[in-house]
Amino acid sequence: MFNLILFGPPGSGKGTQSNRLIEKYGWIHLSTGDLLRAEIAKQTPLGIEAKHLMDHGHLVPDEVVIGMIGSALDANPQAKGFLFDGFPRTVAQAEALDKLLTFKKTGINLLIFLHVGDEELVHRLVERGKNSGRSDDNAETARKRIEVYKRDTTPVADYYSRFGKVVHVPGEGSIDDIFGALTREIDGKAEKAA
Ligand code: B4P
Repeated sequence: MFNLILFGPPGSGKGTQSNRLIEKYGWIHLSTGDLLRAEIAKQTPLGIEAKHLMDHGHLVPDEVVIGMIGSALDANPQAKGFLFDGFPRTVAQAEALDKLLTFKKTGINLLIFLHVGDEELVHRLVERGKNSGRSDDNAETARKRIEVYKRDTTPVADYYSRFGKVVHVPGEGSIDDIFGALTREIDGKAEKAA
């Protein structure tokens, strides 16, 4: 089993690259952003609360996303691996994830950190907003999200660095080139583990 965290600021290409990685490796894709947007689309009480927070660039409470990930892990007992996209976003989420995976006698193999500059991030999110229909894809919310990311989410990479599980990949350049860099890191790590 191989479990990967694709890590990076909002708009760094986590969702874009995740779609390609799951096709190549056959893992289960767990995107907390997608799970929350599904709740919003269904207009559940959780979705209504999450939309308000997301539109303002805030994180959804830890217990909500941890509960969603716990259910998704339980729903896929035969998975050959999980790709965590947009999760964990706080150290509390990382600690909870480690506990959930330990309980399943597995753990995180690798965290890949995609690096993209702030202005490029805002540009991408504003561009995406022209077609996405996402009410968080605008310059003001993007800047707030980047601020929250720097404060609350970057410590997650430090947390996994302590266990020697972090590699860094440039997230600017062509989508194909970035995908190539990601697969080299994954294949190298998988070979070492074999
Ligand atoms: P997410 O849905 O996780 O989304 P994201 O950060 O917007 O984007 P991602 O990095 O996946 O970028 P993408 O590939 O789309 O989060 C949404 C919100 O949900 C959060 O703000 C938060 O409120 C909430 N949430 C989610 N998870 C949570 C958690 N664990 N805890 C608490 N709250 C949580 O790429 C962006 C754009 O760039 C696209 O248009 C793409 O086409 C383009 N692009 C990609 N790669 C490119 C490249 N190489 N060059 C040029 N453009 C590129």
